[in-house]
Amino acid sequence: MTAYRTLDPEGVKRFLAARRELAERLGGEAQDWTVREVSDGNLNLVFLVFGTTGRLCVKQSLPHVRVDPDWKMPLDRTAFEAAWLRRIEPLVPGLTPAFLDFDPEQFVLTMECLDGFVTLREALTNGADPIAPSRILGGFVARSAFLTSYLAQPFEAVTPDLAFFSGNTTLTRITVDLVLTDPYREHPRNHWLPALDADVAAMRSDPQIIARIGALQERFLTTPQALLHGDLHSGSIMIADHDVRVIDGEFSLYGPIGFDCGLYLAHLALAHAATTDAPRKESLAAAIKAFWRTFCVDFLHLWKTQAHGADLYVPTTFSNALHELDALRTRFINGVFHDAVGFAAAEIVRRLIGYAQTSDFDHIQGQQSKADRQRVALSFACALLRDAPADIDAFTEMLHPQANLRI
Ligand code: SR1
Ligand code: MG
Repeated sequence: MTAYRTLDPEGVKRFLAARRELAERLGGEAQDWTVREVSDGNLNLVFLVFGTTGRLCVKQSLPHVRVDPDWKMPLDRTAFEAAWLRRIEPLVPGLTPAFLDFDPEQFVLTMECLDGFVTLREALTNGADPIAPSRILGGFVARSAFLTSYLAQPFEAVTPDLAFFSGNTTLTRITVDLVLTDPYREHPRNHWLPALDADVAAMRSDPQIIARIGALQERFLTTPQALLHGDLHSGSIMIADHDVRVIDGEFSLYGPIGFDCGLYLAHLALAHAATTDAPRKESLAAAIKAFWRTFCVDFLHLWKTQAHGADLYVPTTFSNALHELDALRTRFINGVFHDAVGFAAAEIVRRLIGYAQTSDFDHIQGQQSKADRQRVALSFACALLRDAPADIDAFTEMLHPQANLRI
């Protein structure tokens, strides 16, 4: 047993040099390797390592939040990310980095290097097409959710994963607090532009909104439908040309499928609110529809073709019962949509007034203009929480500020 030590670039070289398979992937000797720290998220250290014949990505958890050393935290999050990656990678070929190694003593996950990729958030800020990656991500959520759910497998295959990922309590606590609780109460972690004071007060005193948030807390903690990514925002997605990869599964847990869908939709909606360019808004709205429609088509196709051996909604050959089964499937998808709408709203709210805010609005010059754009996003989220749209067309209609005039 080797005591945990936080890695620096030289430590990364020593770590890899001591692991023959990983060292062989890099080629040459440790002194020939270049290590670049690219830590960008809130929690962990990330290094890219370039050898003479190969390259790797090394990720290590810290005993605290990376961006806040006073916020202490257990190290086990890379263990959950490694387990998520190993479980999901074969289900969504080519849509994650390849898993290579996990060291449970140093809490180091080694995987394929995505050098040359940028986050989807950065790409969207720079005007990249949002529609093609959204289709791919709709397919990603459909496959990863369906194939880890009770709809695809006998319960005996689900329960070991359910038990394991239920142990991801530290990061689940962060989601419960930061996404589903703090924004609706006084908390020192919250902050927002002063121009939004009245909007935040109105949101917090709205009984419909508070009731809906309570219902979402219940859905999140008590509806283990599938293995979720758990933090599917536009910074957890890397793209390069047509190549899309989902990274950072450290928040993985069994939960409602609409949570992953909702987070992705929220970040397209935030990008929509942050721009004033009408054609750009149209393509972001089209991306929202493309994501949701691909999710539905792929999920239903999997359900109709890959449900053998499952214990739920047992397939039948009686034609009158087949009709009934279709109605049940539609009801299930509608339930996922209702959850997605609520979680999208909660994600938008917390990215505007909570601890971990989004950079989508950073390019806007002037506090007043920035607050105006953020108010559009906040009003949209509040409207979603008060009165959920019935379908994705109604959802995108609500993106127009005049649809949500009262906050
Ligand atoms: C303290 S962690 C803050 C946020 O960063 C992660 O990416 C998650 O979104 C989390 O809520
Ligand atoms: Mg992350």
